[in-house]
Amino acid sequence: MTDKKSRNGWGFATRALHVGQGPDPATGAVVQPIHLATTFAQQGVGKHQGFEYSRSGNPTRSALEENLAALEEAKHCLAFASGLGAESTMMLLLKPDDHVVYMEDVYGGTFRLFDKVMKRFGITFTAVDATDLEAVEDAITPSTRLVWLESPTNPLLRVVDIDAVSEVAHSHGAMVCVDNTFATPYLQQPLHLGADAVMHSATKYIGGHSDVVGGAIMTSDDELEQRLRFHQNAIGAVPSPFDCWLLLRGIKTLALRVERQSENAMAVATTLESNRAVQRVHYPGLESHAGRAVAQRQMRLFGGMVSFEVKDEATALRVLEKLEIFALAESLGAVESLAEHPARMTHASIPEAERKRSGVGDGLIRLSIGVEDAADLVADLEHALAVANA
Ligand code: P1T
Repeated sequence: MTDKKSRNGWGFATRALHVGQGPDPATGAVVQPIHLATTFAQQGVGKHQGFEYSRSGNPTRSALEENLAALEEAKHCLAFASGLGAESTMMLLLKPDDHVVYMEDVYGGTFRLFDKVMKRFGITFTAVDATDLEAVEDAITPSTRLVWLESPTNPLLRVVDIDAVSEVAHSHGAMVCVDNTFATPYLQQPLHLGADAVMHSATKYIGGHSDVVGGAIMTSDDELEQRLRFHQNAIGAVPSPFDCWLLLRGIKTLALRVERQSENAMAVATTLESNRAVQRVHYPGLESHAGRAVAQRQMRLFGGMVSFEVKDEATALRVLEKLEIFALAESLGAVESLAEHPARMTHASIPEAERKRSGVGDGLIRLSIGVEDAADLVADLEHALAVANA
């Protein structure tokens, strides 16, 4: 668990606060201005200061992109209106008959994009257990252009060895994109583990306050950046200047939040594991977790997401209703703790048989751990489990 330095030697927290976030050269304001202008005056046709029209580029968005690139230690970043806006732009780099291999346990909306939208354009998909290198290798065909990973996964917190999968993918000429939403750039930097691109739902930890939807792709590959930049403008799934500003504001405390969330998550996971009403706990920091060693190697801490299984759906729904501090809500990564039922909520778009095959059962509850006092979160869960099982 190393603290990688940026190109200019700054640590993560310093980059988060100072890259793209410096005082405004025009006024000295220490906080980035929000540039709402949709268009920019030109001194002569084509003679401008880098901005023409805000879909193609906007100064507040450029500040965010510069900052996010520094967080992943990437050469480039492109910001989008949502995580799915980022994903769909990446998918539209593909063409009919191209093939994608993806980790079977992914966010339900990612599955829906692949299954219900991209397949219509003639792109084919194969789900694999990417914790099994042989399964990845077997799934790759001569048409495979992309291997799509999540790690830790949503909602089962499975951990993929990004380095090893990247090596397999590259040996077959496929590129690797990692959805790094759950880990955050503070805990894991997939580009240093061999991935070609990183994608984020910035709605989650990067924003961190449940008040902005956003997405991003980072890469150090100049050609990939050029293609993405063209498609970012051509497709137009760009964030508003205010959304970019909210993300920049959230990023200032990303490291602090994720440290506290990881600490709280460990306390919650440990307590749940000793509760008799809980059948299984999924948290990469637990000794019982199959991916713990890989997580320890490729992540700084184990993160703020925990999921656990109770005996059936009825019990899971009762637990969720009895929680007082955890809000029953989709989404994750914010300062306040959230709880949800993947089968009926975030992963409802996955057909039941497929969902169960990937291990997302009816008794599964997913927790996004916030920055509250750990003792209160533990007490809330223990109380809800006791009442639900009374
Ligand atoms: O919601 P949006 O910003 O479009 O991001 C989609 C997305 C992509 N990848 C991962 C790993 C995600 O978790 C998400 C969104 N997830 C939820 C809303 C959720 O509750 O799981």
